[in-house]
Amino acid sequence: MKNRRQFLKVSALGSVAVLTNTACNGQESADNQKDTNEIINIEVKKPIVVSTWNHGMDANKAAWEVLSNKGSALDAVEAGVRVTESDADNMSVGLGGLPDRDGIVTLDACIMDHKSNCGAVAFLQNIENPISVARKVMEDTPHVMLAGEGALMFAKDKGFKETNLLTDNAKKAWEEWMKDAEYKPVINIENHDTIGMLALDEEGNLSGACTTSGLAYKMHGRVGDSPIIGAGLFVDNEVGAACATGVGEAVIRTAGSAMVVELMRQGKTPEEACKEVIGRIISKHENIENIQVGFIALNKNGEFGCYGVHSGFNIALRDNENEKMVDAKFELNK
Ligand code: SD4
Repeated sequence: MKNRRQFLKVSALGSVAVLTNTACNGQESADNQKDTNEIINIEVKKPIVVSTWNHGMDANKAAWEVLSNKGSALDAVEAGVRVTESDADNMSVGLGGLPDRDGIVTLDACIMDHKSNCGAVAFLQNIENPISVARKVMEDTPHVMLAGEGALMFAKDKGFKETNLLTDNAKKAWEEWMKDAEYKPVINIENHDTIGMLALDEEGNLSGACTTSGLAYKMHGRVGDSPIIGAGLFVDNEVGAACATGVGEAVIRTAGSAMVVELMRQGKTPEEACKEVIGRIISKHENIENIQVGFIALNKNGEFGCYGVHSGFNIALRDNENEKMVDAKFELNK
């Protein structure tokens, strides 16, 4: 349904903060209480899906299939990022991903729903769709994250088949890299990296997914931000959702995605929230010229925003009116 006008009961967090500050003043408290419960007319744009980089266009198509048939945001994000994971031509996610410096493809992924359920796998090998294993961790175990051999054993137990993820192209690229074996993670050059996806469904629920083969030629055993709830992805159904792409270490250091959601809770727009955390990343890294990070945020009203450290980050958008790429604003022009 197009742009339905919704009457939302908004517990605007700005008002809540004022309420707290003035709790000792009875009259002001009562006034603010009234504000907090005010019914306001907000146009909610749903369903909507946003995802990182150009590969997000194809991934969004699969997600839109689910969303436009009134499916859940959770099913949509899983279906969406599976497309990228299974694309052998994409050298940064799932099958065909560039290996670590020992020539081994290791995958990280996580998923989170509107009830704050979440699941993740890290350092997983030989499984084409880690996002679906992450969902199984969420749904079939009391845990949030499984890693390495244990994650693989769990996946096989759940019926996932082992596959050789190192394609000829990725192997060739690795062999080329091995000639100098210079450890210099490359981000943002070829404009296709981790896929992070956020969706708001017809019911008004948010979910997100994030999946990657991580930094090319990373140290064996290295895990980035992408499978870490709060870093590569965070969803709070009361407020919004955020996901990250880029140098995972910088995202983990700043609790990136959780921070973006918290800033939206405090009243920032999705773009303002992303921009603020990008600013923190810049101020905390002396070698920022070598670090690209991009965030996407989506709030409960279906408003989205994105921001990058450097130019070049873009996101794919699909809603009832649009199917397009959007260039993110950025702080530093490389
Ligand atoms: C990582 N954040 O493993 C991932 C890599 C990435 O865009 O997103 N590249 O650090």
